[in-house]
Amino acid sequence: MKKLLVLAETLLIIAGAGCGAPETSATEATPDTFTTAAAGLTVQNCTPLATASVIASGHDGNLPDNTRDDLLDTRWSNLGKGSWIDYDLGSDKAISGAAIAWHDGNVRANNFTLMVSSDGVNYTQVYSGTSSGTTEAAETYTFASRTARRLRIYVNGNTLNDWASIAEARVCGAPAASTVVWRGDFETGDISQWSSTQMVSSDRLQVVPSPVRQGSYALKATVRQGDDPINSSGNRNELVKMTREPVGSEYYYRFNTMFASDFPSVRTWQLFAQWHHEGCCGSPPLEFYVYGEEVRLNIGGDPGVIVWKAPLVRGQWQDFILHVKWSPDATVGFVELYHNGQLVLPKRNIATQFAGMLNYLKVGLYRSDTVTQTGVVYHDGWTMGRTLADVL
Ligand SMILES: [Ca+2]
Ligand SMILES: [Ca+2]
Repeated sequence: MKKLLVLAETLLIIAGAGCGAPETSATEATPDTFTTAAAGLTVQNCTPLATASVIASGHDGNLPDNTRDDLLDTRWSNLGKGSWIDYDLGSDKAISGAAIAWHDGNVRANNFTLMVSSDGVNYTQVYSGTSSGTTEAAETYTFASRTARRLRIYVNGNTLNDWASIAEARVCGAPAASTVVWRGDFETGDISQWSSTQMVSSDRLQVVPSPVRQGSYALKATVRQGDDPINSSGNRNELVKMTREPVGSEYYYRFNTMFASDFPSVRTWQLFAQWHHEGCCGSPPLEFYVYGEEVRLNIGGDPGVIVWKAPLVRGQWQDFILHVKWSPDATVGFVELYHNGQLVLPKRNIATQFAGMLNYLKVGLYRSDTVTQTGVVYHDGWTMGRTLADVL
């Protein structure tokens, strides 16, 4: 969460002679202009970390703590190139930047470096630059993520004088690395997120702007009796994603499915998502399908085990989060399923791969060739990640 630097609605910077003149007194002078600052200044591109304490090389009565009071009209100031201010996070943290609101930052550009340290003795320079000189708002300066307890801002004067003056400063935490592995959410407006297709014609797997569950596009999959693009059993039109999850890997998959209001009610199999084994034949190790008026998750091929089932609902998006550890060993592999926000299948150990074969994902509609009625199912939001947070 971004932290706001709270501002007075109108910030009055009060008189002092010689705006821009060299400041030679023991206390830094302030400009003789009235400045109106923007209200509700936001620290951009920075996740501020709490600081335990702050010290500085010196001050003129404007104390270091003034840089963390959320007020832009209070500041730390010290005269002299090489002045520094040093923030202690209390313990090592992953940090990747600093946000600094420079006093008089709109009239002078500050030369500075950023240094980090874990022990307060040995410092490593991680940034060297100059502030824009165009704003009193906080500017964020970023660097490659480092683990450190302290961040020091070392100021080498500014374009008008040798004062170091900072109104507010924050140490920015490194953003958590996203571990989203793949998205198949159709937000490209096409099916390019997927590896390949098995379809008789492009009208059978259409990216559509409505209905959607997520973003601006979803997939409309249609199967008519006789659709057999790969000269195999059953009728199908499916997208393929070569996920090929390694043995022992663990992933979360989020996806949304909606069965059309006239989706066929037949007492035979109609698959809408499956992880197929690399081998040619037989039922896949993990399959979601409709049978009659039920939606089911079957694991282990034929016959396998129906580990979850629920009444078929048409015309409403169904939200799924599947958590899988992929393994041919039933004591190692597991599945866990959330349906419409509820945990409906607590973690259950089961073999999720066939020995010696990896799986790949197929999404669309694949059904018995005995079904005569046209079937339509919508898919959206496919996301594959390493944590539940990734796919939420
Ligand atoms: Ca302040
Ligand atoms: Ca979408």
